[in-house]
Amino acid sequence: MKTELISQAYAVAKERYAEIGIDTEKVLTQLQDFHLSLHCWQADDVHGFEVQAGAMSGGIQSTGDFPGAARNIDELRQDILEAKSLIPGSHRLNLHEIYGDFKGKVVDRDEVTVEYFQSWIDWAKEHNTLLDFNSSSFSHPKSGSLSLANPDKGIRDFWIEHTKRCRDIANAMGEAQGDPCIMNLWVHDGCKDVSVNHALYRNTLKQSLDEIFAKPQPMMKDCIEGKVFGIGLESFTVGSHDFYTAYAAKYDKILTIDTGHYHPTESPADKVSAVLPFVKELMLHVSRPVRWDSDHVTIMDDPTQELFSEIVRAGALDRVHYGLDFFDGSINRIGAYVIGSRSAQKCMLRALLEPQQTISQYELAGEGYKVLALMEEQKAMPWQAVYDEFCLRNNVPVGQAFIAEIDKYVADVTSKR
Ligand code: RNT
Ligand code: ZN
Repeated sequence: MKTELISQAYAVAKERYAEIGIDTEKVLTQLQDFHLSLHCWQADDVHGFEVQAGAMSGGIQSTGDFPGAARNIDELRQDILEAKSLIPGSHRLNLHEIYGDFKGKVVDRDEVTVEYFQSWIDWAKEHNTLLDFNSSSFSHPKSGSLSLANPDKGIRDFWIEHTKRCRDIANAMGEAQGDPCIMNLWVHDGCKDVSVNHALYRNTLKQSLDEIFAKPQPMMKDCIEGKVFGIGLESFTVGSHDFYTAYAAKYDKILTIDTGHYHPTESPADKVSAVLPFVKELMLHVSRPVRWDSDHVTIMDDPTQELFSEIVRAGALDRVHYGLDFFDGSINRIGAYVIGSRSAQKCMLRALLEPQQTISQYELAGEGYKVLALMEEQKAMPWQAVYDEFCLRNNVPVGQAFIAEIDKYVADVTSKR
């Protein structure tokens, strides 16, 4: 599309929004300050670089076998840079422990050190990217159905050691980048069938967490993520939402809200105002569940829009970290990154463009139909012109023009893998 047309459309949008009291220039600045944490695991279907890597386990699954997945650290880095070049703004990179630079060495999870992430730290610095981190309890011979909640001390200690080491690594990343590294802790622990030891498992998980979090780590932040159930662990989840919400509130941890981790009619957006009075910060894992925690690519669906709108309405922009967590192996993976990231940004943009004050005043005055009317009007306001302008100012393709760029990347790079 012609630059001129985009600018003209933006000028009209700017006027339209000014009429309802929204300053689009201010919103563009806010959007520039909205940083996603790009999850490295969309590039290779959560495989990672362990020399000894086995099959995927831990209740999660990536389906599809689209050609061109990153096979090693260089390819993954190249793919991330390609994706970033098509997403406006500056974004963080979220690494899992299994993505270390192991250089052909078998490094077990309880042996990992920052040495295996030094090249990531250097790479991130070179590319002006801040890093986040995750411990990895899945896809390992000792994963089983219980890791940190395992009554077997040997296995439990193995995962405690792993997670402690991950916190050391995250802290070192935070120090190196001069900005706290956010480390997410999710373990799949649960039961496939009926069990009578729920209290034992939960008390064990609590003790393991206490031990893991005992060491002060000033340059990293801990977040903890619950879920409803994992595949093969349908009957009971040790780290349920109640468990982690209570833990985060009591011990001042960041709570992770993964949008795929709730019952299908439960609203992740509704958690925001419910937990923010009790926890300082939230981490998001923005994803898209289709019938289950299927981790489809994020789109501008109602649950995602509502989630971002609730954050803005709660005045909590600076209390939320915005991680992505989808992994679809059935489509072009760079395309997945770009669509998911841009859709998350568009939802945030629409949230920022909402004339919240006016709507709130109508609501408080009991003018119900005006609330509904304004909410409906927002859906057709020219927010797309504002997003196009954002892309233009950030020097990335506007609208569907990114498709041609990805086609080119496929021809030049991924089709040769
Ligand atoms: C699993 C959790 C977890 C993982 C990643 C790979 O259900 O959502 O966050 O998806 O850590
Ligand atoms: Zn998640």
